[in-house]
Formats: sequence, structure tokens, C-alpha cells
Amino acid sequence: MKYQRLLVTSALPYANGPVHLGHLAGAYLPADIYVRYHRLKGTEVLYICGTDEYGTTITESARKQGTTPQAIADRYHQVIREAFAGVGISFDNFSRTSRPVHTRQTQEFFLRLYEKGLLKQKTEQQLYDPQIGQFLADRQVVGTCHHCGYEKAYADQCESCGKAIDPRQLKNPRSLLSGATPEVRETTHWYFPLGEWQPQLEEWLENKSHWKPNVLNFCRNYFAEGLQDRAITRDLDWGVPVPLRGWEGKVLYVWFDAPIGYISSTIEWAEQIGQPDQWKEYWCDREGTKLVHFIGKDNIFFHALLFPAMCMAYGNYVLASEVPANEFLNLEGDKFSTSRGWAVWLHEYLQRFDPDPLRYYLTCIMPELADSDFVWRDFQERNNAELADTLGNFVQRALTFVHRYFAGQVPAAGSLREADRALLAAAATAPALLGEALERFEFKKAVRTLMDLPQAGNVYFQQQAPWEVRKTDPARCGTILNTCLQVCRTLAVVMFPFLPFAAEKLWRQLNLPGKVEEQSWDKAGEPLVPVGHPLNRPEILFPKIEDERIEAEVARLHAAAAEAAQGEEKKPMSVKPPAELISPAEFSRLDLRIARVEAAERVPGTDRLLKLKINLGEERRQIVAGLAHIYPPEEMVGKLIVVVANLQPARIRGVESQGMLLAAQEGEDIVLLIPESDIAPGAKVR
Ligand code: B3M
Ligand code: ZN
Repeated sequence: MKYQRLLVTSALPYANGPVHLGHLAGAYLPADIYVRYHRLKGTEVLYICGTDEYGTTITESARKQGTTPQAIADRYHQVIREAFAGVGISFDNFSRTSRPVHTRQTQEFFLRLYEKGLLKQKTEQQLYDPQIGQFLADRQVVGTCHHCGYEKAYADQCESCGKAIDPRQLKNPRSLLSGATPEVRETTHWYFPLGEWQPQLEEWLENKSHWKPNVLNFCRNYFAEGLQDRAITRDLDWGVPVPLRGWEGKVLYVWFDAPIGYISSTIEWAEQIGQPDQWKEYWCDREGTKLVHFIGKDNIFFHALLFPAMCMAYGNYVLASEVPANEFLNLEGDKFSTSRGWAVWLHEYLQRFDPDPLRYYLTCIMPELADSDFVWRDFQERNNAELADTLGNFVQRALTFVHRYFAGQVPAAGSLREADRALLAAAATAPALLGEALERFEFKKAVRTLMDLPQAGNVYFQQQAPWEVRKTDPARCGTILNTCLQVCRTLAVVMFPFLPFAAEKLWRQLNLPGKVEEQSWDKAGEPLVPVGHPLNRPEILFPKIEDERIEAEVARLHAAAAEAAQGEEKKPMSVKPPAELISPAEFSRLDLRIARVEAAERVPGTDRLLKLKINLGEERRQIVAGLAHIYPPEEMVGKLIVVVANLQPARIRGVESQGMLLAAQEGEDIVLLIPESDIAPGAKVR
């Protein structure tokens, strides 16, 4: 399928923290390689990104750090932008979802769906913080996981067992905003009826059989279960306001606005280049634009299902052609984790190392089809053996030789021999071979193909032994070096997508006009270095990395993890505020006594309520307790229990209760308090 222009996006990183190497390998580096390649190909290409600044992750960070969401977003937008620039990610625009252009565009998008009658309103029950007077997002409530018992599980997902949590089943829930126990209240929201778009989505995905199996399987599983309506509004004050009267205090859901960020960032780009309508060429020409979303696997749902359906509903926006989602990168055998301090932050890496060795190593281990592992030792090894000893060495040998024996000027090529032709042929076919792999998002294969060329160059140099030939046949020696220099030029161009900094450096050493980024990919394989052309002095392209620097990184990582673990221990387990202190006198006002259960029966029409006849020594009483789902009546008879004997009587479901028994409760679990050994009913508990 032929297209006129290419629109490439990378997932908008949340502006609530710096990006780490896992993020880089997942959604940014592959996109940048792809885009740089296409620019050299002469494709009309636009590369769009920006920070995702809404969502409760950011309000959460702000709350924890005692600042505003805007301040958090301002800080990390800057940190992220600089880190990406430092590693050479070449966005055409890097916007922010908190900018007015994005608010405008998102509201317009929402209103169009609303006016077309495509949205549904639903009233549902949601957790509410009665102390603060605000609905709570799932991330603002913690409690005990109903799967594994982890005590600090969020209401949407448990970080310990990883399972999804049903907020209504979370045990012992607390609001993170106030510590209060949340109430369930009704609230009304707009829903996008994703299920209604399933047939169209299935049809659209029919001719995407070349997509990665991870993406296709993910979508098929969703189809099999049936897509559901998705709420697209939230009761929050941080986000794009719902643009309807009567909806003040509600915002659009972050996953509704964030992908629209791709559009608003394109609009901002068009305004900046002074052609405010240019964005429409990219977004509104469904035949002419090829849209490619680079993402990590955790974002597949939104890019392969929700956003395409939103665009179908909207009407005339381009749909994704490709969604090359990567799997995850691990670090030294373990998952990246901010809270456990197990991460290498991109901006910190760049304070200590060059960008290209990282780009190279991450491309070599890119988690294209399966998770992969960043290992500092491997990083060192790849840099030293492959970049320094193979690529750098080949270039260095050729350039140094020409400086030493040909006064730094490109010697003439005489008649070519078989070996010369073979090496030049390898250079000639490299651009097409590499291009094929890149078009298919096979970055690992592409970078291996790239390295075949200097590898072959080194073998050639070794076998031709120009340092020997020079003594007997200077013309032949010139041919050998001419051949090597042609290959160096090819290398400079074809390595540019992967190693942009070293490529420009090599280009300067070759003293060729312009910049690599202005060259043509298709001509990269041709022998275009002119005879007699003066070269600049060679400089080392890839310095070796010493053991000490790697050991320091590994030590730094373990130190950060140890620190995080300690900080964790120091934190109190529960965020529940401590109960108010009472005096011994106050406590003694409670008349706690041992009683024996003489009879028990269920309160008719209830699941949980038990009516108990109890013996308090001097008197008999009746009490009601909500235990029947755990302690059936027959189990209660004969038990010694503890009761509050001086509690005001109450009527529960029409049944009088003259006291209360003591039990311990943790979420749904209830255990009865019973004396450790036999004692007479009526005995006082103190
Ligand atoms: N910020 C999630 C993430 O970084 C989200 C991506 C938005 S892309 C529109 O995983
Ligand atoms: Zn759990």
C-alpha cells in the first residue's frame, strides 16, 4: 500500500517522573530509528510526542510531595524533554497535554461525539471521601487486597499480586487523601460505547495480519470477551474539563484526552511552522497518511482499540496503520521499579556516558517479541567489542592509514579485484537490506545487518594487508584504501538512524560536505568519495568503557535499591490515623463480661444476623450479631463469648439486642473473641 506521508508517534510519557531505559527501549528509540531512516529515504515524515500531564498518577505525586499537579508536570516535562534531546530522540514536536491547544482539541473531539449522540450517560456507585467531600479515583484508595492480603493495594490493582481489584471488594479501604473510610455514592458519567464499535474494529483489523502477534492476540482476546462501554469522564479537578453546562467539577478521563494529544501536538507543530492548516494533511487524509504508533505493551488496548474506535466515531481522522508495541525491558534480571529503586534513569545515564553506546546496546537487545534484560556488563562488552573494536576500529584503521601514507588524501582506485568488488557490493546492498528490516520494525536484525559491514571491512583490511602491499605495489594499496573509504562513507549514512552522533562525527572526519542527515539513503551504497579529497584527522569514535565505571553503576543500582527498601521499612504500615486516646476511667465505663451462648438462630430474612440467647451469670439476655455468614447458629451454641453488657439496647431488623458481642474484623474476615480457657459466665473483662 502506497502512502504519501508518514506520521509517527511515541507514547506520551506521564510527566510524573523521569524516563528510564525501559521506556526508551520500548517506545522512543525504535521510533527515532525508524523516523531517521525515513528522513534519509526522503519520506515526508512527522514525528510527534509530548508529555501526558493529567491522570491520577500526577495528582498522587503532587499530594505525596506536597505540591500542585502543575508544578510536578512542569518539572518533569523539562527533565524528560532534555533527556530525550540528550539521547538524540528527534521529535518534530514535543508538546504538553496541559496546554490550551490540547484542551481545545480534546473538548472539540468530545463535543462532536456528544452532538452526534454517540455517548451514553450512566449513573453509578463510586467511592467518595466524606471528610474531604470528593469522589475518589481508584488510585486514591488503598486497602487490603481481596486476592492476596497485601495491605497497601490500590482500588484498581494490587501491586503485590498484580491482579485487578474490584473497588467494592477491597477490604478495610482508606482514602489516601484523608485517611477516612470511603463511602459509596452515586455519580453520573459519560461513557463511550466501545462495544458498539467492535464489528468495525474487527473489520479494520482484518487486513492487519502482519502486525506483531502480541498486539493481534491482545485484541482478539478482547474481542472474544466482548468490548465494554468505557467511562470517559471522572470526578476530579485535574484534567480537561467536560465542556457541558452542569458538568462543572468533572473532567475527561486521561486515556480519552491523551491520544488526542497526538493530534493537538501536530496542530501545535503546524502553528509553529506558520502553516496552521498543515496538520490536517497528516490527520485528515485517510488514504495518504500512514500512522504508526510506537508504544509499550501496556498501552495496546488504548492504541489498537479505544483510540481507533474514538477516531471512527469522530469521523474523519486517520486510523493507525501500524502499532509496533514492544514487550518490556528488565534491568539486571529484575523488573524496572521506581518504588524499589530498581531503575537506570535516562537523564542520569547521560551525565556519565555517551548516548550512542546506549542506543546501540538497547537496539541489540530491543524487546521486540519477548521481554529482554539490560545488563551493565553486556553493555560494556557490546560497546568495547562491537562499537570500539569492530566499527570504530575499521574506520580508524582506514583513516589513519591514509593520513600516514597518502598525506590524508583519498587515493585513486585502479582496477578492482574480486575482494574489492565483494566489499563494495556489501556496501551497495546494505541500505536496501537494512531498510527492509526497518520497514518491518525488525530493529535487532537491522542493527546486526549494519554491523556486518564493518565486520567485513575488518576482514578485508586484514586479508589485503595494505601495510605490506604498500612496499611492493603502491597503486594496489591505493585501491584498497579507496575501497575502505567508500565503505566508511556508506557506513556513516546507514549508521545514522542508530548512532546519529557518531555518524556525524565520522562524516566530519571524512570531511564530506553537508551533514549526514542531509544525505540520501538510496545513494548511501554508492562509491561517492572523490579521488584526491582531503580527509580530516581521525578521532576515536567509540572510547572503551573501563571496568571501574561499570562496577560503579552496578554498585549505584544496588545502593539505590537498598535505600528504597530501608525507606519502605521506616514507613508505617497503615495510613489509618491513630485512634484518639482515652483515660483508664473512660475505659472502665465499659462493662465487659463473659457470657455463654445458650441458643442461636438466624434472624429471618437475613443472611448474616444471628439472634443469640446468652447467660450472663445473674441474668439471661438476647443479643443480635452479624456473624451468621461465618458462624452458623449451631456452631455458636455453648460458646463462651465477650459482650458489652452496658450498651443501650437497640432494635436490629425489628429484633431487640441487649448488648454486643466482641469480634475482630479485618475487611470481610471476622473472628469471635473467646476466653482462652473456661471461666464462669458473668466474669468481668478488663
Ligand atoms: N502516558 C501511559 C504510559 O506512559 C501513557 C501513554 C499515553 S499515550 C497516548 O504508559
Ligand atoms: Zn494482591
